Amino acid sequence: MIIGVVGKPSSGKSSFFKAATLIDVKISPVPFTTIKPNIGIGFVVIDCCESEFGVKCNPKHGMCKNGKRYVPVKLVDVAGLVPGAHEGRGLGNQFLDDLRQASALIHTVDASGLTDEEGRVTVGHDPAKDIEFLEKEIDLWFASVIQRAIHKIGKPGGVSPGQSEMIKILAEQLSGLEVSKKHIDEALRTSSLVDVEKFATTLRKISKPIIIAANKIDLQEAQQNFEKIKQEFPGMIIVPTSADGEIALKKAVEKNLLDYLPGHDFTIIDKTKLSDAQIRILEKIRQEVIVKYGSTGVQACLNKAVFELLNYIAVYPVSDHNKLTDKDGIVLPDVFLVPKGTTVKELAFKIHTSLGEKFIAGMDARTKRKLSAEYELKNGDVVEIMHAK
Ligand SMILES: Nc1nc2c(ncn2[C@@H]2O[C@H](COP(=O)(O)OP(=O)(O)OP(=O)(O)O)[C@@H](O)[C@H]2O)c(=O)[nH]1
Ligand SMILES: [Mg+2]
Repeated sequence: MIIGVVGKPSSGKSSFFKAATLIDVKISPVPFTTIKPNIGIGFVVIDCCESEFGVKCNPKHGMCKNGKRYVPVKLVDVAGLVPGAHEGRGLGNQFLDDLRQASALIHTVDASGLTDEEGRVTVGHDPAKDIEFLEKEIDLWFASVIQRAIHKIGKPGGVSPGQSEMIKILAEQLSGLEVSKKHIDEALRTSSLVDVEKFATTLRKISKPIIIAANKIDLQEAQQNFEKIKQEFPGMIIVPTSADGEIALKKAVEKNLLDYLPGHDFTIIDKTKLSDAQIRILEKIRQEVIVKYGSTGVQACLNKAVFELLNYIAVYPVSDHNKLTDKDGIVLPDVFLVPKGTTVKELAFKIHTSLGEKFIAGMDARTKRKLSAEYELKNGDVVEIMHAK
């Protein structure tokens, strides 16, 4: 699972990335600070099923702390995008290729309006404009890739293929964009290939949906704009975030100054180890962000991207449904994030092609019931995949 972090220069993409991955990337108020993409691992957080089963899990990837399981997702932080990027403005749209593999995009918006559409310092910029232009640029990029694919399909021999052949070839051409045949089928239900731009928009919404991080929410100006953009974009998921605040809290945790779990409030461990200025900064994050919005929003945004925007569920595959272990005896080693509607046989294929091919049935660790190949997995399912030798 890859999630792209996009937005205009200086909106806080790298700050969000650093807050989520703890990788020390370059952050500055100068536009186009990031040129080459930053790639790292962040986490979505779920309630671990270990206590329900009375076991202690041992994650192969990610971790489990206080009953919360941290499931890895790959994040890509790219260069800033400006209006006209599809025509080569700013750094152009070369780096959009860095987003090809992304299943979803987090759009960090500078909700404060204190930077203009190119990331330069200003006052009173309307963040709604950024939401609109960014979506447009991404859609035009999608349209250009689709246009190229259609050209390739149309040409040799001059005979155009029938609709179903067309979809098949188009899916092959677009597979590098994480677009599946299912996505194309769905897009064709509401728009046709005759209008490529409209089709591209529909397909992009299905295959690379966008969630908004209304960033810099620690600033007064952002808090006012947040209410406004929520009303203007009722169909979008908009999460207030303070990437900067989250970095400050996680840094303090590294130095053993705070007790803090992402997504919650914090407590200062020992006030005497902090300067007055440091305490003021932390208390400001508490008052302006956590008290008003519940959290810094970074964790919430990642979770919502995966579980609400993409509508994924988390499942635990095991080799032994009684012991909940893999073949090496490791308890609840893996969590897989899969689209809602995934069947147990499809899960087997996701784990390994050979496991899918040898699939016999699933076994539910809770109910101890056999699951047929077509059983649709539910969030939190713990399943053994029974297979031929
Ligand atoms: N107040 C406040 N400032 C923030 C927040 N997030 C980022 N910033 C500041 O915004 C500026 C730009 O942050 P970056 O993370 O470098 O932005 P970017 O989108 O990666 O910028 P480019 O790489 O140039 O496209 C820096 O000065 C950050 O400290 C936030 O939540 N609150
Ligand atoms: Mg950056």
